[in-house]
Amino acid sequence: MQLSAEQLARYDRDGYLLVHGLFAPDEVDLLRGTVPQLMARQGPEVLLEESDAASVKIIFGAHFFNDVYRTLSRHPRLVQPSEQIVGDRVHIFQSRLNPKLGFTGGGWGWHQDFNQWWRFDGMKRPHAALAGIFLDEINACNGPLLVIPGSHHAGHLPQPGQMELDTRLVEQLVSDRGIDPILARPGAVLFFHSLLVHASAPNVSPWPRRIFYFAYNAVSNRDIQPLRARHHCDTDQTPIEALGDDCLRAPAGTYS
Ligand SMILES: O=C(O)CCC(=O)C(=O)O
Repeated sequence: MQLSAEQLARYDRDGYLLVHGLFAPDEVDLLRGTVPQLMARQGPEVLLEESDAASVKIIFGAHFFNDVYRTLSRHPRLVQPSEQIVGDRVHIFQSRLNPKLGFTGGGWGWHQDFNQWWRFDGMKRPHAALAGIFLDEINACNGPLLVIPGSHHAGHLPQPGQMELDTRLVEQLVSDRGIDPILARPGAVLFFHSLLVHASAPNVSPWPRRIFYFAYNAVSNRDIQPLRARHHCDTDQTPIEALGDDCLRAPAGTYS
């Protein structure tokens, strides 16, 4: 699937592009039906909520240990737009499920994803695009992603000692550019720049707000020091070969 010139221009202007209905209801059912297997994972890939050690905050690297999410990682509707966005072939630098469960899902302070990769992984250039696949309806009540449109134009705002940006900086960015809440139905995909400033509030509703993220890095963006485990920072920069458009629906074994 190719993004149009108009979609690419909007991405360049805003630092994000929301594509509604990129995955059909039956494909979303498959992805949602597999979430319990991911949630049952135990090990270093799983981080728990600070306020509730019984709730999962994030699960890294499902494409390494789950067949459905491995297939999703190579889906042409994700890989081809990401290649267009970064202007290169891509590899998966990181994947993560943020389940943000009802009542217990915690918030995220304002940050740029690239800052974490710069701090921990020595990534020098923000030549990666993120794709967030919405598994649930995301509304005003269940802690939607909040983004500052166009904030990627501010460049990297280095925070060497922490993830979150200084609130005075956020205030300035918001007074210039505002805040967009990203609301959509299941099956939508949010493509966004690794310098886009974003955050989200805790989920105080009963409804889960599950988003699965892939970070697709340009294969030419090689200047990375793999200090963290592979599920945080994968330096295998073999370009992804996209599968067929029917890959999620195809019988097991159709694609290797
Ligand atoms: O899913 C969210 O609400 C924000 C997640 C986020 O910013 C992150 O995982 O870096």
